[in-house]
Amino acid sequence: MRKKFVFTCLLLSGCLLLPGCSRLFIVRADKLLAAPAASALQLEIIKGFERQHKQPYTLQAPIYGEYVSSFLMRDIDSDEEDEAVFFYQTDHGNKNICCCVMDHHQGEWELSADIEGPAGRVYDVAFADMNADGFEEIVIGWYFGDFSRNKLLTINGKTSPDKQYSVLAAEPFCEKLIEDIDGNGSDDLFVVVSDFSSVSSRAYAKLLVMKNGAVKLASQARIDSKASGYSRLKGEKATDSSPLRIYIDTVKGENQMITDVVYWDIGTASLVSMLMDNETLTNKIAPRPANIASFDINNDGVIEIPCQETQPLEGGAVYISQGEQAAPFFMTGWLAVEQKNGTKTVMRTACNTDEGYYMNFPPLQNGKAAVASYIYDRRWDIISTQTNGVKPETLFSVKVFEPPQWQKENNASGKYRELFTTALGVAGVSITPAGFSQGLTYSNIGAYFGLTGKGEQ
Ligand SMILES: [Ca+2]
Ligand SMILES: [Ca+2]
Ligand SMILES: [Ca+2]
Ligand SMILES: [Ca+2]
Repeated sequence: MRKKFVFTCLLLSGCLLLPGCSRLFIVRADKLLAAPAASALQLEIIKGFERQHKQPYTLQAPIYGEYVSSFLMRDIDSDEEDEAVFFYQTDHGNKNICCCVMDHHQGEWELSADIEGPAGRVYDVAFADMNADGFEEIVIGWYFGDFSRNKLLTINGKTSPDKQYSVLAAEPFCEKLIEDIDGNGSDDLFVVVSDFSSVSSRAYAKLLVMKNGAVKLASQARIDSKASGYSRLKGEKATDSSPLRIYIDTVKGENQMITDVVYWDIGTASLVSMLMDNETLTNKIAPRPANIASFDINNDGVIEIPCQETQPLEGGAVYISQGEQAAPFFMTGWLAVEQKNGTKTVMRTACNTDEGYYMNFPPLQNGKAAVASYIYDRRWDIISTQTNGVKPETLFSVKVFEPPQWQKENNASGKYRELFTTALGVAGVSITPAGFSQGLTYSNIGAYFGLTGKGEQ
């Protein structure tokens, strides 16, 4: 049995590293067989498991989240000793995947929980003490085919007098977050769920809490329903006295994104979806390109929401090929939400989603210099706006080079000075006399630039 276990582990690790890639797996199968075996600890645990479980089985592992290995060790009962948690599928019968918890007791690993899941694969696993009794509930996400859409989570806990784990609740979800949302000291489960299939699709944020041994829906709030997908949820507590706000970045259609913000209102004991327009049931803030997620752009501990400004600045343009203006250039405003459900713009940026960087507006032209983006040349020209009859002129240019091209073209006498490096190349900057006259220098200009997720990958 031990040999079979080792092979199963290796088989699994190969499958997980290369999902849907059977050809590569076959090539590597001989090497996998010869690769190092599971750890001595894992073999001890599996020995304990096989003493009580006599049927042939295959180990399974979550595909997403903090725990993606076949085995995870965690102290779920607060006795300062780790338990082992793993997933397996019996090779006959209904073949539903089970979650097994093994406890170390007097030198032996013993089965302390064996929880059968629904007929699906394991998406993720997380732990939350939802009733603050020192025993963590196990929150398991299951998927059935397309895991970018709705999945099913089960909350498994020990509440019965015999202290056996049972399924306390099952709930569809698209994204989830475990935090003490209502501020009562115990973990809660915040989920986003969307009806992708229906024409009159609806999407909700829901708060699940545990009371008297049962999991209950404490509140739900409508969020923008025209979603095609979600980014990972982000929670933020602006001050000790403010509620925890959850930011839900929602992809709409192919290439647009909006952000919903939901918080727990203590006064009404309900979730509030603060940016929903209750008449149109859509988000009040204008959408922006899909790859600009909400984040704390000015480093003050508060997440900002990007939005595309409604009016492009005069002179701002996007050129995909030489001489052909494809679109106006829109700036991005960064909105911070305020206590009274309002928002204020704390910063304006130009985002280069192709190259993975953004530019905060330098203090020139009252922050109104326009951007001409030459995508074919990987170059931005920052242009002064026309004031008092003065003709617009280029203040500075930013251009991204492949590293070898940078080496070749940009020595000490080159036009561009190095500004920053991204995964996609080296960005150089060239300041014109008009730019210098507005106070820009090669030593201060770098402070106006930052990398977005794409550049950091
Ligand atoms: Ca323990
Ligand atoms: Ca608990
Ligand atoms: Ca709570
Ligand atoms: Ca901020």
